[in-house]
Amino acid sequence: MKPITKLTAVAAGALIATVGCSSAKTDSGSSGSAAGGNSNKSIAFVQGVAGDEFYITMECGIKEKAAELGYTVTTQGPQKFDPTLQKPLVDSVTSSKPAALLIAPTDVTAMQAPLEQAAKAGIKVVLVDTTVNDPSFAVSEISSDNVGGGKAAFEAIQAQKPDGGKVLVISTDPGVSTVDARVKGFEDASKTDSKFTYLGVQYSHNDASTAARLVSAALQKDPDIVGIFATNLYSAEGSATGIRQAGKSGITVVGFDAGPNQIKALENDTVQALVAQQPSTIGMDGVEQANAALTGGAVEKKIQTGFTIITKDNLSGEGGDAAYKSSC
Ligand code: T6T
Repeated sequence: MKPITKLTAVAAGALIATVGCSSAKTDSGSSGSAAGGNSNKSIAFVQGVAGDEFYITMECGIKEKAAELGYTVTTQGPQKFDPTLQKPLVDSVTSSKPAALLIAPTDVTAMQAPLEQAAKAGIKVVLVDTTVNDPSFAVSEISSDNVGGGKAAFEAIQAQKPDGGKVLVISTDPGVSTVDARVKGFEDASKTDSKFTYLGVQYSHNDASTAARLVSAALQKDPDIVGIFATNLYSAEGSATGIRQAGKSGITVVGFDAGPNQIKALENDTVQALVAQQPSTIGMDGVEQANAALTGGAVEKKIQTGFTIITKDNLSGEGGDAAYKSSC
């Protein structure tokens, strides 16, 4: 099925149920009512990782839409972006039987069976952000145009380094659908311009200090790297630090995501462009799809959301508006 695209702005170039080590909190919808007379109005949101501004901003969207439609929301996230920590959270959600589960699965393979189990238990599963190998059990999948975002990241480097050179990608882990798609979009685009040499991808395990170490080491080996694409928030944070630690300047760094630290890095010129997603919209769409599935409404199997390229030039306008929140 062709994804429905909700691209609003693309301007390239230019937790109280605690399981394991995670936290959860419950928020009540304040008004409205879930249509269709379904008495179970609880939605569980399981983040990819706790404390990540991308998922915090998504949670804000989820809470806002849930309040409008009369649902309560329980949010939980593992302390690391790690399926061995996320699976027990999902198992516990499945036994608590919410009406719907909105989840960003941390691995395409490892989260398949636990999520199928949740769906088999009658919970409406909506995949928000990431997906799994076979998402057929899910009522809907909502994510950014990640391949397009990777391509846009390359184009941003290309615009700043028209003479070309070596480019490197810092990602999180293989098997995370979103970042894998970003890497692909970037790699494919870089190979269309023979002035650029694609040095491949290195994995930081979603840890900023590991990303910093990888970048420092890469710059020792290839001091003539002209551009780095960091595929998510922590990769971007670490890449900027790694460049600083290596005492280098003049490298174009493009990061996915737009948390407060990334915005600061843009202001300080350690990062030149950010690909900001629309996590709040993804969350709101997720609740709408869960509600449609629960009330017999029309469900969209796949929804694709857009992104905004933020640079210093648009930070005071649409760029700034696309920045993520640290709290709702
Ligand atoms: O980039 C987002 C998200 O889209 C990705 O799946 C994992 O990393 C983030 O949460 C940012 O840290």
